[in-house]
Amino acid sequence: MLTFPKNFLWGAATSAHQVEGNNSCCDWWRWEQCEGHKPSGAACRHYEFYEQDFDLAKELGHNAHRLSVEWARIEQEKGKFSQCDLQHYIDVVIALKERGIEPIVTLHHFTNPAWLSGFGGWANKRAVEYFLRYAEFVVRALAPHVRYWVTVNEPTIYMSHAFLFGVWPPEKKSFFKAKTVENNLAVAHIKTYRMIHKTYDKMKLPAPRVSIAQNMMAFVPCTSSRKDKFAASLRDRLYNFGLIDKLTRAKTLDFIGVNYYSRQLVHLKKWGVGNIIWDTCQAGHQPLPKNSLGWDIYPAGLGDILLKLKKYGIPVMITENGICTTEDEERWEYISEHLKNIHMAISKGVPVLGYLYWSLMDNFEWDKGFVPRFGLIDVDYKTFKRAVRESARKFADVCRTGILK
Ligand code: GCO
Repeated sequence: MLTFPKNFLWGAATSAHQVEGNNSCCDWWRWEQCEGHKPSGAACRHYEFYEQDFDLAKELGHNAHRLSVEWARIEQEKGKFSQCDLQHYIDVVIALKERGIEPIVTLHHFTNPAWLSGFGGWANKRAVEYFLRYAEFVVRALAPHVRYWVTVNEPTIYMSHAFLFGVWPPEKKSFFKAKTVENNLAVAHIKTYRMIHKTYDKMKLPAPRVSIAQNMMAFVPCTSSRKDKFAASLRDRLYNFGLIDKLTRAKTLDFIGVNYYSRQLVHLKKWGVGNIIWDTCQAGHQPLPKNSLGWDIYPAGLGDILLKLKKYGIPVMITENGICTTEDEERWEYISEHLKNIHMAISKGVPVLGYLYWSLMDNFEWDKGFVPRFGLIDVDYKTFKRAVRESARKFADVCRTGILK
């Protein structure tokens, strides 16, 4: 039996574009209409059904919920800010508070207003100022109800998929552009962090806690060869900790948001720059169970990452951790094994604030569409009926008691 800290945050995470529906003014929506791309359409119609969804979260013992505000709704046209759409998000965070659920609000979760792409999007440094202007409009309105902010979700994933691999909009494949985007997102976080604290200070509100949500992966060398061990260590340092180091040096992380899912088994075919960055074991060595997207399930990797984060001396929040599977028993196994590793890290002095499962409900998994099902709650995409899964009920026992049996 494992007991978690008293005020531990327990809940789930979502993002606007993946659950709300009809987010038609954003870059993803335009991209989705192109041949061969999967449309998000009505998604889960969470924009209308958020109160019922939060009733379910409350029933499931959640005391925290992570959501994102959709920039493309707030600023459909450049410089025109919608008070009506802002009011929707005020209503959303109030609905959470009324149910005793702490909102954790993300300001950027992969999507952008369509007009932003018009001048190169995040590859243009003007995106930073436009983002800051949008963020301030939102933060001022939500500040009285929100204590936790995530400025940017997975900056590294966004810049790599959208500007390096070219598999997400705007489908650029440029190392230079990707590095520019990475830097612009880091500057956007730093400026937004400072704006948020200044806003709360001016409004005489208790200081908020602000972070990013950093995707972190366990990089495991496939063999004990020098090249595998070197490449795994380099990727760990650059991919997992590079941005964390930069933002902690800038003193702009009140906690570290960690999105953890999986392991990468590192095996170099040969010494080479591309090999060091990309090569993974293709021979099926050290096989592990996988999720329905083929990602290795490796709970120990989360424990290892949490222990490495201890040196920063700031709290950590698991802002995403989840499994897409058609077997709900696997979902509970995944959750409980990762919770055991989190508890191990806590027992070794890592200050973990909370755990947010990805995701509250099945939703739009970006370029993979609606096939991968991550939800604690099943969604029927024809009737939009919700059905609570058994894993959600088992997780609810932990949320209510703080004890993992
Ligand atoms: C991410 C995003 C989520 C994904 C989830 C499953 O981390 O990529 O935050 O939007 O849906 O991680 O891939």
